[in-house]
Amino acid sequence: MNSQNNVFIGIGSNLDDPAVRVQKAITQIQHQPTLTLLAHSSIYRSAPLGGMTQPDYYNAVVKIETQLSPWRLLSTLQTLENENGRQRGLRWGSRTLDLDILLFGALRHKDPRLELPHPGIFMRNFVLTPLAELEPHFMFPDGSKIAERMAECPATPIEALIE
Ligand code: A4P
Ligand code: MG
Repeated sequence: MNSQNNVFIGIGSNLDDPAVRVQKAITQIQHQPTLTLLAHSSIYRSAPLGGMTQPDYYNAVVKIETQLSPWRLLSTLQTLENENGRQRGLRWGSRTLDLDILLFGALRHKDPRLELPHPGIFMRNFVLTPLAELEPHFMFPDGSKIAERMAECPATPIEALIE
């Protein structure tokens, strides 16, 4: 398979020192032999989406290059989640580490295991804001521009952490 270099991963955590976990996840992705880290956003803090009472989330987006298929990439990311003590419980509930494939090049796909682009992207400014930091003129596989998508996204408060 040819190398795909427009792959974006969303990182999220709201448990057990989450800002450090997000930073560590970026380093772990960087050290995966099958992945090449091309860029990473700042870390952002925001209130939990989904209405449940739980701690604030810390999120970031990374851009990688890989020769893995999207399904093998998902398995690699799930192994990293498990190594970070991820307990799969309540959907939308607190988690030590959530790694979502946001985009895999221009691929549009849906099966029971994997949907691309990730279906939550356009409603989540904790995804769009770090993605726009990395790619201010980004165009999605459907041809829409990131600035247009941000204008339509609910403007829930989000704060960039200054390191
Ligand atoms: N799956 C399908 N498509 C994908 C994809 N593109 N990338 C499947 C990754 N996984 C994908 O995910 C459930 C299943 O989705 C996987 O088995 C995979 O086959 P999961 O990570 O096990 O479960 P989850 O985390 O509960 O679901 P999901 O959809 O990742 O949760 P969300 O929707 O991401 O919600 N608020 C703030 N501020 N920041 C956050 O990061 N995150 C959530 C989690 C809620 N509220 C939040 C945040
Ligand atoms: Mg997930």
